[in-house]
Parts: sequence; structure tokens; C-alpha cells
Amino acid sequence: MAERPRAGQDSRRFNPKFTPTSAGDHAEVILVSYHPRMRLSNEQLSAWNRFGWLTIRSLFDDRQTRDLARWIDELAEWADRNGPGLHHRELTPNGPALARSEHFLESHDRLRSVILDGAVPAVLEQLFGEPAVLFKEKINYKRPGGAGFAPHQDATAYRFVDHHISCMIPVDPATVESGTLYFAPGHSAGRMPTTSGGRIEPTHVQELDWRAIEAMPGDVIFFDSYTPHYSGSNESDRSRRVMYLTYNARSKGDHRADYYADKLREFATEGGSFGGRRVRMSINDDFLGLPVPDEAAR
Ligand SMILES: O=C(O)CCC(=O)C(=O)O
Repeated sequence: MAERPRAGQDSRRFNPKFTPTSAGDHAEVILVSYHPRMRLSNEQLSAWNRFGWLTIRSLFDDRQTRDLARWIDELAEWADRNGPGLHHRELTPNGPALARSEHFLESHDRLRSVILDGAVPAVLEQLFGEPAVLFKEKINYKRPGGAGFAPHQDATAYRFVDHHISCMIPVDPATVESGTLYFAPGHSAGRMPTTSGGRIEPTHVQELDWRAIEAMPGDVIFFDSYTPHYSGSNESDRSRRVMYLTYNARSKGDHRADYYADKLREFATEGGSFGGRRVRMSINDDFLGLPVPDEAAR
């Protein structure tokens, strides 16, 4: 295990080390500690290009991860006070539960600095080959019994720019039991055939080579907006809180305000559910949860 910088040590002199867990067959690499001048290895970059996702272990240390969890709980409290932020609920077998909070960048200074500075934008700059601009931000709480997501590509729901990279930042263990993500290689093929609601066509889903990617608090999974993914429901007895941050390349412009204005307009005109069958959290019909009106959850 490489030495971590100690308090007071000049971090600019600390030389981070990457330890690939295999010779390139998995997009799975251990980053021992973040450093502002950190470079992704050629092996990491080729795994990224080949698979469309990249797991970096321990990108955040224990203290940062505890802070993130606390700030995410603050957002959850905002949901009960009508904001700030946009909040969505679902009906789980255990009763109504908060499913998602989004659009909180302007309202939470500490989260804003994690989103706009430091390790995540530094990695993204290398994946895009240029600086990144935030497109959207959200928390999926996946409380016990919370629903999963049908196989989809995010690109079909993200208007304004045709390519994005997201990262998944868990503050609880994201395991198969708690409903972590399954990814399949295939991003380089572009858009796959979809249903009218934006899910990948079932026949196509069966042909993909799905892999469960588990992640612990501190780890970050980066994934391309064309990478197919889905998740199961949370069968564990604790929440699986995850922050998702989505960015686009700076040369493609800043579209976050347009994205949220468009989403709010569409939800206002079409309602918060898909015909009362499923709760509507995204532009696409990929969330498998049951709708619950806000009042029922209080
Ligand atoms: O959090 C999850 O389980 C999956 C989320 C997802 O795929 C999405 O929000 O598009």
C-alpha cells in the first residue's frame, strides 16, 4: 500500500500510485490517493475507452465520505420542507420513501465545491480531454425496498448535448443486494434500439454482457452516457445513497439551466407520473418505482 500524505506534509510532493487489479480486462483500478496533478494511467484510459466505465477506488477518504453522507442527509431533510431542490418519492413495500433529490448545486456550498473542484473534475478533464462543465446533479436514496432502473442509456434522456460522462459516488455500500449498477460494454456503438419510453429494447438487453459493479463509500464509478446500465431494487435493510454527477465537455457549452428549465416545464405539463403507473423522476421511463404523491409521504 502506498504511503498517504500526512497532515502538514506538502501534498505537491506526494506521488500517487495506481494499482491495476488486472491486466486490462476489467475497468477496475485502485487509486491510492487523489493528488491535484494525478494522471490516469494508459491502462485506465484504455479500459475506459474499451468498456465505457471506470471504477476508481478510494477517490475520497473516510473523512470526505462521512461529510458527503452528512450533506446528503441535509438534502433529504429539505425534501420534507418543500425545498430547496427538486425531490421525488416512491412507494416501497415499507411505505412511502424519498427516492431522489436533484437541482441543489446553488443551495449547498459544501456539495458545490465537491462537484466543481477537486478530484472528480480532475479525472473528468482527462476522460474528456478538456475541462468538464456540470450538466446535472442528483442523489438516488434507494431506501430499503426502493426500486431499480430498467436497462437504458442516459444519452437518450439528456438533451442539448450529445455526449456526457456521469459519475456515481456512493456513501453507502452499493452491492448487488442493495441495488448497485450493472453495466455492459457497448457505448462505442452509440444509441441502441429503444422502446418509446427510452428503455433498451428487451431483445437487445439479452444480448448484452452485463456485469454488476459493486462500490464502497469513497469509490467513484465514471461512466459514459452511451454505456448501457440498469439496477435492481434494494433488498437490504439500509439505504443505498448515491450521488450522481453528470458533466459535458466545456467546448459543448453550459446547458444545466436549460436542462432543468426544460425538465420542470415537461413535468408541469405532463404530470409527475407516467399515466399514474410509475413515479416520474426522469425524462425517460426507466425508473421502476411506484408513484406516491408528496402529501402521502408526510
Ligand atoms: O441509482 C440507480 O440504481 C440507477 C440510477 C440510474 O440508472 C439513473 O438514474 O439513470
